[in-house]
Amino acid sequence: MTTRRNVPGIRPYDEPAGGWGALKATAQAIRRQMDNISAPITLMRVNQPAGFDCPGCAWPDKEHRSTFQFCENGAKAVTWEATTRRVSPEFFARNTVTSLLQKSDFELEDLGRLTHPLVYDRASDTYRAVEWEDAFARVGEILRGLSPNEVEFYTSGRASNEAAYLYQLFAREYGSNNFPDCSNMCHEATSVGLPQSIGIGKGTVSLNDFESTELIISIGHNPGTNHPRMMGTLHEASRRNVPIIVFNPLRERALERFTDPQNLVEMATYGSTRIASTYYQVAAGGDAAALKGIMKALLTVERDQGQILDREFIATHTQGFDAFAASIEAVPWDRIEKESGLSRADLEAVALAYAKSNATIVTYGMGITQHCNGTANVRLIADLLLLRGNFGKPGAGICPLRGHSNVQGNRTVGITEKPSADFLRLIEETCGFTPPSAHGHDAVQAVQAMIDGNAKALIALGGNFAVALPDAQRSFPAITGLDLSVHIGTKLNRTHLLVSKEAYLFPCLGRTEADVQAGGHQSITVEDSMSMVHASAGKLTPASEHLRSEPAIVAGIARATLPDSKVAWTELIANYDNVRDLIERTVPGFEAFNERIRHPGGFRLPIPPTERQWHTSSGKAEFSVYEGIGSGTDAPDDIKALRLITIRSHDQYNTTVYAMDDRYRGVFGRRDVLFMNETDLQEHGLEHGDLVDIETVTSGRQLRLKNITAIAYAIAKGSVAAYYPEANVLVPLDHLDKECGTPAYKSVPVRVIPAAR
Ligand SMILES: Nc1nc2c(c(=O)[nH]1)N[C@H]1C(S)=C(S)[C@@H](COP(=O)(O)OP(=O)(O)OC[C@H]3O[C@@H](n4cnc5c(=O)[nH]c(N)nc54)[C@H](O)[C@@H]3O)O[C@H]1N2
Ligand SMILES: Nc1nc2c(c(=O)[nH]1)N[C@H]1C(S)=C(S)[C@@H](COP(=O)(O)OP(=O)(O)OC[C@H]3O[C@@H](n4cnc5c(=O)[nH]c(N)nc54)[C@H](O)[C@@H]3O)O[C@H]1N2
Ligand SMILES: [Mo]
Repeated sequence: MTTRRNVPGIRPYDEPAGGWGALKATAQAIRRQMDNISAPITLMRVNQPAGFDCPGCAWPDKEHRSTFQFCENGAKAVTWEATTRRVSPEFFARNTVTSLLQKSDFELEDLGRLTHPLVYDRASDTYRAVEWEDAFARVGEILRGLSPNEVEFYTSGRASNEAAYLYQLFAREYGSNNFPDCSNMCHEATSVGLPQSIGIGKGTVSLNDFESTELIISIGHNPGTNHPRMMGTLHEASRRNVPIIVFNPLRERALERFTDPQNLVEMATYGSTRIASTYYQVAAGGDAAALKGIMKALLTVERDQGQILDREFIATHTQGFDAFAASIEAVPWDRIEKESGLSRADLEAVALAYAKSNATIVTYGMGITQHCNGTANVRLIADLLLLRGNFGKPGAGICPLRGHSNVQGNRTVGITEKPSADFLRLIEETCGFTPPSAHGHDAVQAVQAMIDGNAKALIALGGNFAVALPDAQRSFPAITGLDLSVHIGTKLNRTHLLVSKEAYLFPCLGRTEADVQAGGHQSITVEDSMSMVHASAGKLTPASEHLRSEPAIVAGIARATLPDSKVAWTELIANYDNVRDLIERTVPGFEAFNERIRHPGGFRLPIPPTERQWHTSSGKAEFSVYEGIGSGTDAPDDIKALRLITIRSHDQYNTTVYAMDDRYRGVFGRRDVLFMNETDLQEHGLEHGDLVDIETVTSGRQLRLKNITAIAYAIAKGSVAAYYPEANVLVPLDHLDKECGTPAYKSVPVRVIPAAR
């Protein structure tokens, strides 16, 4: 490699992931947000039987009763919420909303926890404190004046089952199925694709399966940062010599080498364990081609030698094999190589490893779902597993890595714009009102409705709606044009500052905090990535005496909006057992809900494919036929376009930026960088450290991100990467997977040009 010029804040990080570096980073995160006395006590209560569920990620815990599991990013999530900083009404009186909107989400959230319910005062352009009941009354009055279809009810996946259930109950009694949620930007491809393939939109593996698996194929996820507790599982598998084959355009340190901070010997000897046995730097959006290549190779060996496919499983349990096989065989190898950026020999080697394994798990994340063909990608993964009967046997299955800690639970309890007829019937029978049956809006459709003037209000149960979505150029003005916005949140963010004609900010309890209602101390429940439902009870004294719980805020809005409501809001809020009883009566799988969550570890919701039962229309698992191969996002030939991936740094939780480092990728104190392949830099006449502008290749509008520093990185040629949410301005609102509506955040055709200044 040529000697590179020095670029401020860019230096290679040679350590393994985890290890001492992670311990040091944890100590720093704690020092920034908390004092040294309360922090350890708080952290000890994470994921304990009588403690609270870690808001960091949705990876399960062994029986949820392990001794304190070290996790750097879990500690960041907890201390970020349990911070001692506060943002008070006095602060808001001194700072106009317009001035605050100049700040980044990092600076805004860093101000600390919200303490009082707030209303926007247009005359002074400030938020000021308001009484809860006055605020509810006004919100109710405005909502009563709107048609239900003009209101968008957003949910971010942090909300508990109880809060989310009450929220959908309120919105449905009010008359709307408009439930845009973070899942629409995340694992919607899983929710739409997997039911077609295996009859349920969830993963099929449990933690135990990782103990007996013979092969793990990891595609498009970055567990060292986003699912840190999964590193313990991968570490164990690697030490059992289980091959771990990784497909990722970027070299991610935690997928290469990891030191388990729980492992005393490894820590003491500065040792580490390899994670990936083979690392394939697939091109962004090249997974469909890679998967087709692997399956084409398998079909070829099967034809020549036989005994590769699980013929009995295919005959008994599946449908559509012949059409599927024909569609795979029809793709020529040169197209597979071109689109995937990988060689035929590499893909054949993966096929052989797969053919040798008697139990395979495929894990995947946003690198698979956030593409124009995300749903097709998910189905191709299911196809691969079906070929060798990798469902319903120990050590095998599909493992989507969910996002927010309760995003899966939110969907289970009814946060969906397309509710099933069965669910609506049960709600009607149990609750005594008729919920609407017409489908509502998903996240992108909600913004589109705002742009078109068809939506007049946004209610948000958590999240940072406008910043998480694509295309600020179009979404920001659409939100300020609404009649009403109501945000239930813990910390200030930019969406809160996009004030509509009237705007309210309702501060809520976080998961770490004690929730005391008329019936005493309450616990809530969440569902993890492996469909385990368990209880979580906060213990800390709330950040302010004026905070209310999410269920109580939802009930407050509901009572004020629907004076004749059929729902016993006061009773439900007094004791969340009552909410759980209602969930039990309206959502299948929650029999004896209250009893079963009192057992440490909770219980698992039914996953029919684990019993080889397929709730598809044919009653069998279905192979897919996907004609495409590329990511469907190619720019016209005359433009030297690259594919832009938008990614999370190590110091961030979605739009929440904890600090400015991305240690494992060697970026310190800054986020204004573009990761580029060395050859791409050269071909663009650029050098490591040059300032560039990134411009989306779209017809019509100009979407540009200016003055970004291009840096050389081990990333697949033709793919470039920049940080989310800064790069969201480059994603056009209609650049999405038409099957599931998820924005293609991981392959935006862009051109990179020297900065105009
Ligand atoms: N600390 C922390 N934890 C989190 C989050 C967080 O922001 N911070 N977010 C939570 C949420 S909501 C979610 S959804 C998950 C997200 O967890 P992940 O799914 O890990 O999400 P990302 O970091 O967006 O990207 C994943 C990886 O996909 C790779 N990739 C990009 N494009 C492609 C592609 O075309 N093909 C392949 N094979 N790989 C590709 C990227 O290089 C990156 O390593 O994590 C959850 N947990
Ligand atoms: N370019 C690009 N865009 C993306 C992605 C990407 O990879 N690339 N990923 C997408 C994905 S996977 C997701 S899930 C979305 C995330 O989208 P969101 O879920 O909308 O975003 P978050 O950043 O998680 O929301 C942060 C806010 O949540 C609030 N909050 C935190 N804790 C709580 C709580 O306990 N209760 C309540 N009520 N509020 C709380 C705080 O006010 C905080 O400011 O972004 C999507 N956007
Ligand atoms: Mo997500």
